[in-house]
Amino acid sequence: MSTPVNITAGSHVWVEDPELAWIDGQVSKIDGKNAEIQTSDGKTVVANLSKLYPKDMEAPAGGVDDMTKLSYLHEPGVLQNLAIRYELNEIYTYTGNILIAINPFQRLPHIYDAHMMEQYKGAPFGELSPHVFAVADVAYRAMINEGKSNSILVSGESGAGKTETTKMLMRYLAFLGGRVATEGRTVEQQVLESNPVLEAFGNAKTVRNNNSSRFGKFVEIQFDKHGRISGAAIRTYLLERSRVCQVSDPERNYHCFYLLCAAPPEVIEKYKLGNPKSFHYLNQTNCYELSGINDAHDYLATRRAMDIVGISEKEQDAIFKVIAAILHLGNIEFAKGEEIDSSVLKDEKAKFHLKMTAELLMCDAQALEDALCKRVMITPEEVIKRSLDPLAATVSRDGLAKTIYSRLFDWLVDKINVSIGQDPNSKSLIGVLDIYGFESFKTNSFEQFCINFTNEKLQQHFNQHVFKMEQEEYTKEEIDWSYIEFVDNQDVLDLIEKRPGGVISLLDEACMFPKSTHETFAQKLYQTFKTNKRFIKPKLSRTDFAIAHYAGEVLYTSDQFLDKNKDYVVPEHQDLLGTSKCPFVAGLFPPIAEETSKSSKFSSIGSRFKLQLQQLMETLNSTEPHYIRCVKPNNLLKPAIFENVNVMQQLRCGGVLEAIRISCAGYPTRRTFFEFNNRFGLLAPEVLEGNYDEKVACKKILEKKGLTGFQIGKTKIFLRAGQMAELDARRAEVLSGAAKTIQGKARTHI
Ligand code: AOV
Ligand code: MG
Repeated sequence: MSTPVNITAGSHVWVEDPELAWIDGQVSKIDGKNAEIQTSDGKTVVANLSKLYPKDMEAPAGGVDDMTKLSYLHEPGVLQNLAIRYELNEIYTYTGNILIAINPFQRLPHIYDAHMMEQYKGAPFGELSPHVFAVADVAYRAMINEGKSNSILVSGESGAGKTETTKMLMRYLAFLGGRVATEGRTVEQQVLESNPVLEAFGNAKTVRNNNSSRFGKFVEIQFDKHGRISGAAIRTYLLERSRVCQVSDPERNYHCFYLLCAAPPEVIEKYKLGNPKSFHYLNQTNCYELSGINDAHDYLATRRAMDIVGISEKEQDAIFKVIAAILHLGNIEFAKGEEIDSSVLKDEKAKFHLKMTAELLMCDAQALEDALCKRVMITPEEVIKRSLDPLAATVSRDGLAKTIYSRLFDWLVDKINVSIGQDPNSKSLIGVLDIYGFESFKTNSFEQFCINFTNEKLQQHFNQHVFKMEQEEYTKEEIDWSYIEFVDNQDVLDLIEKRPGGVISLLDEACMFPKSTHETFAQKLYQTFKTNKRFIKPKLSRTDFAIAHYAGEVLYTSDQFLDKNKDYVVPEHQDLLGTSKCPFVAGLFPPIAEETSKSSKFSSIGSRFKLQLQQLMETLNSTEPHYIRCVKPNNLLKPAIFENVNVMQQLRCGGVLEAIRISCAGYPTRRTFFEFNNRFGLLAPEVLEGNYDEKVACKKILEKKGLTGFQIGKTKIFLRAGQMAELDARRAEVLSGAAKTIQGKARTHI
């Protein structure tokens, strides 16, 4: 960031503040390397000169719509600009081509209506106020004009507004690439209606967001040669499986369970449902209803959306039947059996739910009970049935529920893809990525590890892109940029994904070795990464480990890493449901090859996820990317509250500050020759009088002031970090000198 130059008594500066992140003030005194500052909230603080940033006293009152227009590009300037704009309900701001979107937590009037879409259509980027539509429009034009695929990457922390933004982008693209609806449903309608369907089954209320997506999503919208939407493909990533059986207050399970419990009476009667409070999978938390959400209404709306995406009524019935079965399954409780370590159904209630589950899944009730309570052991001599104790039977039950649910979700995604259809002749596409942002909680497990791995990948992509864009600008202006360097995060990626020897590889090895525990796994990590700068062994723990991510250090608890990495369907469950009389259920459990089913080989979720990410990166690399960074202004999810420290942290995690750092490593300030001369001509009046051309005049002014390191491009002047502030300080001197002279003259006249 820019170096503090020319800070003297009287300078207006930004100084760090524990509560506000940054506060403005005026320097009252300088003492060696320290300055004393009178802050605008009436305090006197002392700070090291190197920690101060100059405040631009000429910044426009309403802020600037692009951060690169800030005269001083630094953290406090960026933060203040966003805060000013947010207060004016200007939730969008550019940083070059990156769009920053701050969640308004309220419906702002008109900003997404048809008239607005009409306005952004074809408007040159930057001409209208920053907007998601503008980003989608650029992507669309670029695709049409250059025939190249584009992608829009939306990121941000939970509740920041990624999914809402994604939906807006999709609506706008459907508006541009749609056709007049003649037949019942068009491709673009199907694409849009896939959202409520996936949200019903993949979203849930969490602490951070009442409609939190519990999966990542990449939607590829394909266009034909006329620029019309001709197909689409949806890829999803890593649905949170544990939520199906484990929810804690004040969160909820997936929306679909509550929708179904609010279905019309005949459905409730048919599936023997009723109050959500009577189901174990729902009553572990006290949250059932969401304010502003009507589950009964949403049940019907979801079914209508399913109609549109091409899920038949029969299939819809089958889907909700499976959801009902999962609810009953969760109520099957076990008690100790007569034999040691065996279990039986706990009571009449358990028997009823077993019967209901079996009926709904169309399998034999006794076979279901056996599949839950027993394991078949095959030895060379004989086949033995071993009993499970009540605890193990419960784990087996929950495992089955998770497997069924995740397969159902995958089925939905596949079905939507088949129904919308892919266009084999599509020339180009626009991909929209709605993926979980960086997470760091009190306890972080395998899910956070995968999520943060994703973010490291995307961060690298982002850095390379920002750096490339900068270089392109320099090349275009024919200036020298050879000495600009930036450090990327390849070292963290190596730590995580290198084969062999990365964390994922070591985890897979641990999963394959029967005697491993999370302790041995953690020890192995400690040994392997003893000297790795990005790996930290906490002093007081024997099983936790921390990774120094680009966005900060995250402490992971290794307890469940091994279990969560294993995607393993118990053969008994597979056999049971693979032979269900319901073709839909049997279809969720297609037969697997004999060798794989019997061998102990597991399939690694970590490695599969890594592969998925690799494919995603390949796709993204073949596209022209556009970035939208969503920011959550407060954790109360309320409008009009802008928490500085919170926002700052997100800008850091989202790489916005990194982008600024990269651009500061080069020439962060650029002005056209005209703008420059206009502002600084008074530093060397003789130059302006000298009748030089604009470019030469610029150079002469800078040389006269003894500046070096700047570059003169073809149309613009490129200044190093801090040089703008230095010039402004000189300008202020000249202006105040002039003012004094005028005052002096005025006095002599009296
Ligand atoms: P997320 O996708 O980023 O979180 P959402 O897109 O679901 O976050 O947004 C959270 C909530 O913020 C929405 O339900 C809206 O109430 C509100 N919101 C977001 N954007 C806007 C907007 N542009 N205008 C009005 N309200 C908005 V997560 O999926 O949890 O990571 O897993
Ligand atoms: Mg979301």
